[in-house]
Amino acid sequence: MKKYSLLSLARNALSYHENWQQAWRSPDPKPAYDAVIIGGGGHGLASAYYLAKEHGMRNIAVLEKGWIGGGNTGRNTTIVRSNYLWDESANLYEKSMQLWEGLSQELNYNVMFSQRGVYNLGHNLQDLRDIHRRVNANHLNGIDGEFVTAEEIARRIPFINTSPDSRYPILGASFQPRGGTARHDAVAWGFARGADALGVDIIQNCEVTGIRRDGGKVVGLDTARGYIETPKVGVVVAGNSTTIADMAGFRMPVESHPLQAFVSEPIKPILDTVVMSNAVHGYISQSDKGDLVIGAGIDAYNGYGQRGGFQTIEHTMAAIMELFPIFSRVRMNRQWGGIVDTCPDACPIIGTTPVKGLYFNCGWGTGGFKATPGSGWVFAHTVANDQPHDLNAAFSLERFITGALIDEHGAAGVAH
Ligand code: FAD
Ligand code: PYC
Repeated sequence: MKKYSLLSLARNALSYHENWQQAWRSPDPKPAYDAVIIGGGGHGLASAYYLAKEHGMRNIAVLEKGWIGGGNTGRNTTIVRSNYLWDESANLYEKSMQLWEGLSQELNYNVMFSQRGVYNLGHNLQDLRDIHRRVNANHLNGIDGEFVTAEEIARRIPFINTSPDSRYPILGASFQPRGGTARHDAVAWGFARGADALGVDIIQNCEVTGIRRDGGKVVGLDTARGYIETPKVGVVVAGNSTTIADMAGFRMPVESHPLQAFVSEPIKPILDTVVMSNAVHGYISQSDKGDLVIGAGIDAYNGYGQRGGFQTIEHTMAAIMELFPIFSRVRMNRQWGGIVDTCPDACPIIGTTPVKGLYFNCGWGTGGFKATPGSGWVFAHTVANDQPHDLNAAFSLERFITGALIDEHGAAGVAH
């Protein structure tokens, strides 16, 4: 890879970056690939990267209908944690956490992973019982976490409202020190650059419009840029999962909902951690630029428009005001929505499907950003070997037939 000297930085600045080396190529699609990933979000790009790196599959492509990272990957509030309740999910999210911890080095690209810790607040007796149970379960799985009292929260987080007179007083919290945030688009770009360097074709503006099958097997894809022959297709399209499943002739137990996020004007550093509250229904962190990054729950209706309703904006701001009255005069700069794919048990589906050669990775709902590297890692194994890795075996589509659901509504928390 070409190295940039100070001189070349200056030369590129003066030439308006006209000769700046592209981080990944923009090839035309080939007529055939050994495998194709549909969806150029973080999960799709990570899947392609690990397919090439760990499984030696180099004749592969990622097809993205818009621009890479333009879906939920570029729209989320970037909270990363692994403090899930059940063994299956705790192990999967912890695998991801471990990959996050080495990701900037792995990709030689700064994904700005910041382990500033994540607090999940408790506001009533049942919340506290659930928090204790989850922290204990996490310890049994070797995952870091502690119970923090209200007094300690007041000491650690300046300006948070721990008054016993508030509508939902803060009684305590779980704290995962290794949790934090990462830079969303850097994650997409880092995986894209890494995959491209291993020979993966990343093809943007290339919507998949049909899945061709022969005798119950995938044989190719109809796309906005022509027909592509391939025996293996990994689908990683988040909110569009049900539409792709329709193309393949089966139904996914997934609903698509808008989920909104907000950023404020930049302010001086005031919040050096991540705070989430299920009861008042909000979460907040501060970006390196100084913006407050804020989110809440899904808009209740189903839809595919990447925007949400005004009532959610009002509800979210009320929640944040309740936690941090000091922010009442901070102005909000921007608001947007993504379309999240929610499953009945708040857990993803990662595995094979009724169509041979067709694999799905979806249902991450409101919480898949944290899973990006781990999801790509296990999905690459699944696509390459035509069977799941131990870490994702429980997250099969069949669980909705057998009833072996993994209920993570508590850990999925605020947004679900
Ligand atoms: P996406 O990034 O959405 O990528 C899917 C891609 O598929 C898109 O780029 C889309 O254009 C493409 N595509 C769709 N259909 C087709 C087609 N037919 N052909 C070709 N391409 C197609 N998770 C967390 O862990 N922490 C958080 O703090 C958090 N906050 C969130 C806040 C908001 C507002 C939102 C919306 C989500 C949040 N999430 C969070 C969830 C997280 O963003 C997602 O679970 C995760 O980013 C999903 O990644 P992905 O790569 O699967 O999907
Ligand atoms: O899953 O931690 C999470 C999350 C935070 C905001 C949205 N999802």
